Amino acid sequence: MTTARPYRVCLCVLLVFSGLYCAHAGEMPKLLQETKEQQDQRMKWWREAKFGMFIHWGLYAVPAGEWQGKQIGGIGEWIMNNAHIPVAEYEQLAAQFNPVKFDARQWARTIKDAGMKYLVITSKHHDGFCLFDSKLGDYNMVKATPFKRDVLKELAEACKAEGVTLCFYHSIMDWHHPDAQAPSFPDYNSAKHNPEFPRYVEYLRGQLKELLTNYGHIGILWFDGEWIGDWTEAQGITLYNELRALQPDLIVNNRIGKSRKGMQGMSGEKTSPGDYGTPEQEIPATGIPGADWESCMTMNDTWGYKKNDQNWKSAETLIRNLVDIASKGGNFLLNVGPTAEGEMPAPSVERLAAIGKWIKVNSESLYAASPSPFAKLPWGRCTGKPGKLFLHVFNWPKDGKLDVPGLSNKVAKAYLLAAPATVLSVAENEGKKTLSLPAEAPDAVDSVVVLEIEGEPNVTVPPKTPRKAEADGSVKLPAAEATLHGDTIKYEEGEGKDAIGYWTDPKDWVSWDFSLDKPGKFDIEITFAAEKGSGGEYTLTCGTQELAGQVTETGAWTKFVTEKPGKIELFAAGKYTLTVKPKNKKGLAVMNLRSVVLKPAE
Ligand code: FHN
Repeated sequence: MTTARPYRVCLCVLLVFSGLYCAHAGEMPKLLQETKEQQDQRMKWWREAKFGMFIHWGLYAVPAGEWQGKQIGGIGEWIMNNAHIPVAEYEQLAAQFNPVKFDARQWARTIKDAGMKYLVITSKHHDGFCLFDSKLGDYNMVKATPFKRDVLKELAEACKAEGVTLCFYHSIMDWHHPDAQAPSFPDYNSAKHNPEFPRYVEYLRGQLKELLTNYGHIGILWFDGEWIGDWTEAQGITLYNELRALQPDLIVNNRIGKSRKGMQGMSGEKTSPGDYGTPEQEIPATGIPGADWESCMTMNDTWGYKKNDQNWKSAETLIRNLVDIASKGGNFLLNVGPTAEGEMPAPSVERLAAIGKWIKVNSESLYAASPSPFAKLPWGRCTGKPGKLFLHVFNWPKDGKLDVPGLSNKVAKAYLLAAPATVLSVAENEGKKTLSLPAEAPDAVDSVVVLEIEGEPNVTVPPKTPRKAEADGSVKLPAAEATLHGDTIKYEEGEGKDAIGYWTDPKDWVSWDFSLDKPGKFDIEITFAAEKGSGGEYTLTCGTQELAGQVTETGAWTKFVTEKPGKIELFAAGKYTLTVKPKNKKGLAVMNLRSVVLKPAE
C-alpha cells in the first residue's frame, strides 16, 4: 500500500494556511503567557488527579517483539527501527491488525477501577500509524485494517461515560511519512534532515486539529519524538500557541519543545512551551521543586506489547512508586501495552486491580494531596492536606513505635486511615513525635496514619547525627543514610534493592558523615550491584585518604557483591566525611550502592 499520494493531495490545501510555520524563519515566536491564577485553574484537575494510564498501542503489537523468527531487542514499539523494517514491509502489518477483543468501555472501566483519573493513548507513535480516522492519509485504523473502527472515537465515548479524562500521545517523529523520517531508512531515528519537513509539519498540524476537534474535550496532548533534527523550539512554541487556541484549557507536556525543560515554575514568564516536565522511567530524587511534573513508567520493560517481556514490577513497587511520586509533588503515568487482539495483558490488569484496591481505602491521602514537608522519612513517605498529614508507612515498626522527626505542630489526633476508630497515642520527646502503633499493619504495602495538626506543617530538619563506630570499632554506612548529591541518583528500598540506584549520571555522588572516638587503620568494604555491561571506576575519599575502585558487573541490579578496594588510615578521633564519586560509567549506570563499611584492619 503506497500512501504518499493522499498525503500530498491533502497537504496542498493546508500549505495555503501554513505561513506561520515558515514566514519568520529564525525568529523565536512569542510564547503564549497566562497569569498564575489562569495557569492554576487550567492545571487544577491534573494536579489533583495524581494518577493516569499511558497506553502504547499500534501495529507494533502484531509482531510483539519478534521479527522473521528473531527476538528484537529494545522496547516493543521501536521494532520498525530496531529490526530495520522497510516502510512498505511494515505497512503490511496493518492488514493483520484486527483487535476483535477490543472493548473501549471495559478499558475505561479498568482505568477507573485502578483509581486512574486520565488516559493518555498513542493517537500516533513514531511508526506513523494512526489509531483514529484521519482525513489526511489512509495509514490508519479505519482505512488500513480489517477492524475499520475509530478506536479513539469509541474510547472518547467510553471515557466520558466512566469519568476518565481522555488525552492523546502524538509523536512528532514519523517513520512512515515521506516528508519526515521515512527516507532515513534503515535508521529512522537518525538526525538526517528532510527538505520536505515543512510539508510534514502541515500534516502534523492538520492531524492535531482533527484530534482536538473530533473527539470532544481532550485533557492533555502528550508530545514525544521532539528530538529529531528537523523540529525546532520555534515550531514548538508556534504549535503550543495554536493548540491552546483550539482548546484553551488544554494541557501540553514539555516535549512539544526542544529543551524538555518546560518544567515551568508555578509563576513567572514561561520561556519554553509545555506545561509540565516528563521524567521517564525514574522518580527524581527530590521531585522537581516549583514545577509540575509527571513520571511515566512501564509495568515491565516495554511500552508497546512484547509477548516475551514478563519482567513485571510488583504491585508493591507500583503502589510505592505512586506514593513516592505524590509525596514529591508529581503525577504518575503508568503504562499498559495492549495486545494485537485488543486486550490488556493479564499481569497488567492484576496489578491495576491491586493498585485500585489500595486507592479505594486510601484515596484521601492521594488525590489533591500536597507533597511531603519532610526531607526524608526512613519508614516511608508523607502527603498532606490542610490540617492533616498522611504518613505512608511502608516499613511497619516491629516495636510499634513510629518516630516523626522535626514536626513541631501540635497533633490534635492520630489514627489509621483504614480504621479511623483506631486512635493512636502520640508522645513528644527530643523534638520528635513518637506514635504508638498496633502490632499489625493494616496494609503490608503502605499503611496510612493520619495526623490532625493545627496550622501549616512546621518541620525543622534535625541536624544529621553522624554515624558512630560500632562496638567492634567498625563503621557501617548504609545507603539509606547517605547524602545524595545530584539529580538522578535515588535511594531505592523495594524489591530487594535497599541501595542507591538510578546512578545514570556519573557526576552524581554520595557522602556519609560519621564520627570516630579513636584513630585507626581500616579495611574498606563496599557492597554494590551492576547489571551486565554496566559499571565504572570510582574514587573513595575519607579524611586525607583516597582509594581508587572499580565496579565490575555482577549480572543484575539486585545481585550484590562486597569488594575491598583498599585500606585507609584515620589519624585522629573526630568527625569525618566519606565520599564515593564515579570517575566514569559503562553501560546504563555506575552501580547500585548498598553500603560502605570501615572494618578495623588486622
Ligand atoms: O521513543 C519513545 C518511546 O517509544 C516511548 O513512547 C517513551 C514513553 O515516554 N517516549 C520515547 C522515549 O523517551
